Amino acid sequence: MKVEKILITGALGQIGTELCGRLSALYGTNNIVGLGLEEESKAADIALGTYISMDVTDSVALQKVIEEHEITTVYHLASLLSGTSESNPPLAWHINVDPLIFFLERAKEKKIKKLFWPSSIAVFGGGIPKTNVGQEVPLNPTTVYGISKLAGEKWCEYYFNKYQVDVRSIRYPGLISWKAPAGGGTTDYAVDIFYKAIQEQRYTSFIKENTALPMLYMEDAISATLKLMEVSQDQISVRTSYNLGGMSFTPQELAAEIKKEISEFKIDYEPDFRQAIAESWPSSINDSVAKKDWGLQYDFDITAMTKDMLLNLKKKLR
Ligand code: AKB
Repeated sequence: MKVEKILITGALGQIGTELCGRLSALYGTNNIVGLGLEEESKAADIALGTYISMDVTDSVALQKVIEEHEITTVYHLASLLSGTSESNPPLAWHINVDPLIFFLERAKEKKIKKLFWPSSIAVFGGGIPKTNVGQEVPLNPTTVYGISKLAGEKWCEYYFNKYQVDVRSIRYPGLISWKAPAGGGTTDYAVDIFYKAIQEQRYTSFIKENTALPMLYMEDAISATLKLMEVSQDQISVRTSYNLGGMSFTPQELAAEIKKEISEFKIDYEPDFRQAIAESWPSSINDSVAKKDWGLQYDFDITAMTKDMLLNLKKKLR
């Protein structure tokens, strides 16, 4: 049997850093090729057979990588997140949509057998209830990022329906992790808060105290991603993108959890432009379709996640 050769774009990003490790353990480090904008020295500690520093929108170079390394599976993670996308809409569209279409085309030619692409809860917007938001609701994103993710979902579904491209996707909620920092997102407060809690015992949140958002610990995000990529095609009924709810909490609730571990911790609030983005998103998500189709499950709630984050981040920052 031919070995899977896996390409990960955004390999040194928040998801990529951790996915590389798990994929290396499963398929062998030599079969994992990572790609990112960062220079090569930054990839030294990441479990990768090969790291290539390049721009993911350079389709000529991308084609070369796929051919040279005989890539069969792609995790295309590179993306501009919600905050950064608002400051440069054309660039957000270029980065978030064009390389996806490139990979869908290669998958149509069957060079790439399986493609993973991350969507986001940012596809949701107005005209729907805020809580327990289901898989099939009207999608009216009001952010540049959400628009690019909704378009991407539709491109994925189109290539599946028309060319049977095996593309799989998850609508990630806010992702919380300690290995690699987040960057440019609205839910990033829930990562930044841990750094500041350890370093300064206080944090100023750019999201209001009572704004609840869906969040997911990285361990659970990676497990869900790998599970979705491993199940057989007949278990997949959604070819746009699967809802993932994780847990839902407000900055105030997260601060209370941190205070249980760091008693002197204090939080205050100075909402900025990201507050409007947060308010346009659901506060909780119904992910029963993913549970039914491919057995989605979680190991971390807010308490377990907070303990694990503080434990690991303290070690890392020491
Ligand atoms: C962001 O905040 O932009 C991302 C997301 C929810 O997709 N974390």
